[in-house]
Amino acid sequence: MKKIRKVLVANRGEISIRIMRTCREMGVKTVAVYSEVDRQSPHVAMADEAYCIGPAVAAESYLNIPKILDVAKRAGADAIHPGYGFLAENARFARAVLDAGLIFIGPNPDTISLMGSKTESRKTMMDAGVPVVPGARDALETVEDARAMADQMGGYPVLIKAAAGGGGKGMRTVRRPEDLARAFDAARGEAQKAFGDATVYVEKFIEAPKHIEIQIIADQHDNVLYLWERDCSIQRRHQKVIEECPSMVLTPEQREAMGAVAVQAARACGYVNAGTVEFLFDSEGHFYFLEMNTRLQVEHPVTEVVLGLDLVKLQLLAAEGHPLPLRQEDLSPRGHALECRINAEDVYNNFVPSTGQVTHLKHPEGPGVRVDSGITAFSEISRFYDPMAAKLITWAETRDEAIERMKRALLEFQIEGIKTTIPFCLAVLDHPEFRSGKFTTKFVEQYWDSLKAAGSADADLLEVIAAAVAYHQDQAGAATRAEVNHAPGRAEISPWKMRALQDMRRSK
Ligand code: MV4
Repeated sequence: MKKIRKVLVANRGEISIRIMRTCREMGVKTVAVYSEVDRQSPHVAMADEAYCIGPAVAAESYLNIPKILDVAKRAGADAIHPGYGFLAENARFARAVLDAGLIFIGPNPDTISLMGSKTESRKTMMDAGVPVVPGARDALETVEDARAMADQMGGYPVLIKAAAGGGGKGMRTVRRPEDLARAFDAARGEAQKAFGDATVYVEKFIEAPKHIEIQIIADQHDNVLYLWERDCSIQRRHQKVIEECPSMVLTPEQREAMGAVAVQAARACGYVNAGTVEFLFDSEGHFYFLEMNTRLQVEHPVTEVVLGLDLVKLQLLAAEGHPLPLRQEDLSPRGHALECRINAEDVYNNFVPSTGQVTHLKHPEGPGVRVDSGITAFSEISRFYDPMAAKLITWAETRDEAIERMKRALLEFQIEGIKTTIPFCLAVLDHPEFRSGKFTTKFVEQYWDSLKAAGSADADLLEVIAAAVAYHQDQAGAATRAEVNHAPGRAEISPWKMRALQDMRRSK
């Protein structure tokens, strides 16, 4: 057992701050690293010490392994937390951290490497009796192999996937045998370009699945727990936007079955620390292993809130070699949690990144609200990094209350100078299919165009009402202004009217 006294957080933004918060509570010192454009960033101010590791471009700073290890040595850190993204799932990095005599707060390098290959992880899971999507065990060399495999699987539709895959790149749906050859070539080409590896394999295509993932935590003493599920089906182009715990569609029996399979999957790859097992969940309630994420995930807070746990604390304890301080039967989930990702994106302009300076910022507060933010007033949102500025998490006893609380908190969120995904989230939260809980990964594709149009019409009406309210200095002015501020279609509101509404609020 080796006590961790000082952690270097090899990341930036909200996750870096999230990790340092727990370190401080545990009496562990923190070291931040930052790029030249992040000198003023809040994660730097949060740390006990901070070191510049290079230029803005991530390849030369947040992905610079020798530089990060050099800082760890200079600062006397005894452990490194990689957060998510950047080096979090880089097996060479994890190996280099161990070789430098430091603790890597995550699974071992062999596990990271194994789960990084979709074909290798599939094989491991098949051998362990974990249900995977029906399909090939091995990579396919030729289109004839692919055709034989598709026939053997009982026909079309099938999906060709990149072995090195992830993020939906190098994926091609094939609905008719005559389209196979073209799709096979296209998938290989895209996989080569994206991953430098053209290897592909084939699976049965699951129509309109849900994306349900199970959080697991494992210590170094063979204890593995499943920490319930997250429903992450609300995604746009493979980027999650709203996540929740628990999922509306799982029966207690299904949850237990998926949890047991997730534990089985973790054991099959010698897992230690926090991880996530992703499943496709079909319309008949069958679930299939998709991949395992060997990191702490963006959406981990919904699990923390419902289970009353601190996952970063559990990660540190496990990394120190402690047995997990709880058993499966000790878990006491309560209520419902939602997370909305507040991205600096223009949802009315195809979600293009909205860069620039934040000119006004006030986070929502109050009962059942948690904000994990990586920005402050006057932060510069740069084009160099992920557009996620903050995460808004709400909790309540029931899902409906958690949704109403989320709407309240989104309207309370004051952020000016950049455009955000707040209007998008508000529109989704009121959609009947979202309310039903039965939405699938097709949701955004299916409904966003109509939501967007309806939102714009609402915003026109709100604008007229708000202007009238402002004119009469009505008590309701501030609240109406908040609605206008984030109404789907906010982009249509003229700046001078926004200004008038703001002035009105401030003069009260
Ligand atoms: C699938 C699938 C349907 N059938 N595999 C997308 C990202 C990659 N990691 C796996 N993905 C999918 N694999 C089979 N056999 C549908 C998807 C998929 C998806 C999965 C999870 C969340 C969102 C998604 C959106 C589109 C497609």
